[in-house]
Amino acid sequence: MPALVLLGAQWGDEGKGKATDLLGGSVDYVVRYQGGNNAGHTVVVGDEKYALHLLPSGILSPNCTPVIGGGVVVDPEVLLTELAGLERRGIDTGKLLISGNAHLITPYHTTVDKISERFLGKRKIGTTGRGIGPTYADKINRVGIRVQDLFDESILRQKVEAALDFKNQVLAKLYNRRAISVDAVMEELLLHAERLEPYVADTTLILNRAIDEGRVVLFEGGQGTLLDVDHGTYPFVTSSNPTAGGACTGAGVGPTRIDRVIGILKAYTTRVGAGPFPTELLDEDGEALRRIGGEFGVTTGRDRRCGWFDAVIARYATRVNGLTDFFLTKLDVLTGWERIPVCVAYEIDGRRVDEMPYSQTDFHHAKPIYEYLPGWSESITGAKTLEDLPANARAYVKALEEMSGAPISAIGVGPGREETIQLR
Ligand code: 2SA
Ligand code: GDP
Ligand code: MG
Repeated sequence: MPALVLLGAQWGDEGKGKATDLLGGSVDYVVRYQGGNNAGHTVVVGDEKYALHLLPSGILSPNCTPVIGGGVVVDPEVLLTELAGLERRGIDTGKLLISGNAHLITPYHTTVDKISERFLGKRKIGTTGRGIGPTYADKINRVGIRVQDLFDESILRQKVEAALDFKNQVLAKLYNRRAISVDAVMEELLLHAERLEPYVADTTLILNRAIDEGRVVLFEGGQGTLLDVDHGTYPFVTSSNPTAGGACTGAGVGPTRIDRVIGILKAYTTRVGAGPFPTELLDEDGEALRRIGGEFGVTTGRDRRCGWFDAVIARYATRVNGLTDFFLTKLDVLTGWERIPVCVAYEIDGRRVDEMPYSQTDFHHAKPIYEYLPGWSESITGAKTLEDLPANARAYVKALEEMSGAPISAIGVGPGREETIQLR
């Protein structure tokens, strides 16, 4: 299984960090291909808990080379702080590779992110405020600054000038803000250049050669399918492609090289930030899921919105990602409910709709049609095999598998590395 993608099948926070870490021992490279430090991937190893934002979760596995691909946006300050934090905890970070094509998040991107959210008012996206959208906007507008630019001071100055020229006019005229100084941005970027240089490499060459040699390469998505800028609930999305195709563009490998695409699927649903969410619970069940599941943003600390499992979304994720299988996570969180509602289809303006509606207006009007599955009360955290699960929990897994359109190959029954039932 030389090349596999592991991605979020819902709105993120499905437990990708744990899943990546779980596979880390048998993987040679773990590659982030999109997003930036908006991500929050939690890995629990024994008594130690790690929250990774920009670094691939594979950094915790000693034999694995972590890679930041060209599709990622990198805040150098955050990266260096995250590296230093891991080194203080005894993690060897020396093998990290960063693509020279990755774009840099600078303080002005973060400022623009926060200001534009403020101006959007009640229409805001609920971004993480980490400068992600403005950095990708500059990339697409061809006024971005890339990691490789750090190593040529005269080129860097030209790029910073080009990036700031228009922004400073907008900031002054529309927002009545002071212009951002080219010299200050240059100074800040050059400060990081020397420390980043040892990590920078031609990552597409390295990864393609690794696949040629039969090494195992895991592409780790940030966020999730429904937050994809093309396939998600636009405009309430992030500004990159967490879906499987993003692994190809963001890491520089062709689709023919990918052998397996794993969707990480929570046994219920959560979402952070604004936007439609048909199965959202605004009652005590939602509160209970948040409390028992610990559903708080790993990056911003925000409360996550919680709701029941939505099979329409899972089927959509199977379709747009070409999923080969799912890892079902957080099944343990559902212990204790007498019956568990599962959304099997939507009612939209009086009609039953079984597939994700392509019209956003329809999706905003979608009301869940629920089937009720019997719950279980026994703790399942210690379960090691399918047979260790209560019959109703097994039936819940089976029903989700049938509705979602791809086999479930692992089940999470707790946050720890070992708290997983492997089915294949
Ligand atoms: P942005 O900052 O431009 O990417 O925000 C756009 C939308 O994408 C959502 N988004 C996320 N959703 C879930 N988890 C994310 N990572 C953190 C976590 C979130 C946190 O692991 O908990 O700490 O708040 C993540 N990153 C971006 C975001 O909420 C917007 O809806
Ligand atoms: P990611 O962004 O997809 O990596 O997910 P997050 O780390 O943001 O959120 C997932 C949370 O669920 C983390 O706190 C994980 O430690 C935790 N987690 C992952 N898998 C399981 C599981 O099977 N059961 C429980 N109870 N927690 C889990
Ligand atoms: Mg997360």
